[in-house]
Amino acid sequence: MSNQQPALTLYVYKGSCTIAAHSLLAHIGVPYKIVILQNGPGGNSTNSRIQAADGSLTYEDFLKINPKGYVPVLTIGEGSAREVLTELPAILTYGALLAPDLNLLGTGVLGRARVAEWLAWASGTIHTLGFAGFWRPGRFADDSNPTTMKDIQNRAEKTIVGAFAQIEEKLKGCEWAVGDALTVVDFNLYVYWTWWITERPDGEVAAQHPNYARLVAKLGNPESLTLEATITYHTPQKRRIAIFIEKAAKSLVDRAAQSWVSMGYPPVPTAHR
Ligand SMILES: N[C@@H](CCC(=O)N[C@@H](CS)C(=O)NCC(=O)O)C(=O)O
Repeated sequence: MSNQQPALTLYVYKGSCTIAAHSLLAHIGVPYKIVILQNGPGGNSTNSRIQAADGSLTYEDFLKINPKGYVPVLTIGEGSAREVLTELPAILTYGALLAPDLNLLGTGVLGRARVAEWLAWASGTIHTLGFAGFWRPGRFADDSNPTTMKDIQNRAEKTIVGAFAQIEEKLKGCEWAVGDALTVVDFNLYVYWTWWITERPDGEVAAQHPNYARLVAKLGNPESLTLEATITYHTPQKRRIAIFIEKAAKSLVDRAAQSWVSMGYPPVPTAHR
């Protein structure tokens, strides 16, 4: 990696899709800082008005960095030379290109095109039509009508369930999403699993999607992803994710449990491990 690499700062949000970008940066070993964001006051069904958890940025300050108001955001360089990169597929692409030897954007013409295909589907369909519709129906229609909101959520749920079935099928007989090696797509797929097991029993999701479960379990193994998941992203609400990761990757049990306890949460019961 070049010594000329400009300073990187990733804006992250617990439990969000930023875990994919965050884990990728940790995985490739590039130095970076993180700014942790959280819900701000005045959020609604479309927008959480995110602000820095340590009070260093209000939502209005954040909008000056990313007028879209979303994370992930990666800033590259500092001062007047600072570039602001948004959209998860773009940030994953940037991170992968910092470590070209790892081939995280796939290999060969078709492999690279497949990575682009997955990232486009993930962002446009699974994330936006699926999870955003399910959790933020107010982004799709006036939220004053509960029936409309419910319709949007029902449709979004079908999108998620359908996407999970397709992911499962695509992963059949495959070690990784594209080709025979880890790519940014695997980091991206990790996100949706952690999201859906907050809505459905994780045992049920795993039983219905054994290939996807196997991929997620494997992703729990690289220290980078797991540490990031464990330390930065776990909130009491997301505790089932910790339990799932522990079940999936036994070697991580002690470290995950330790950091969990060190954050002041009760130990994960042995029965759940
Ligand atoms: N198209 C964007 C979507 C990003 C997005 O929806 N981010 C969510 C977190 S996963 C967010 O910032 N939510 C803040 C909010 O809901 O106000 C991307 O792929 O980066």
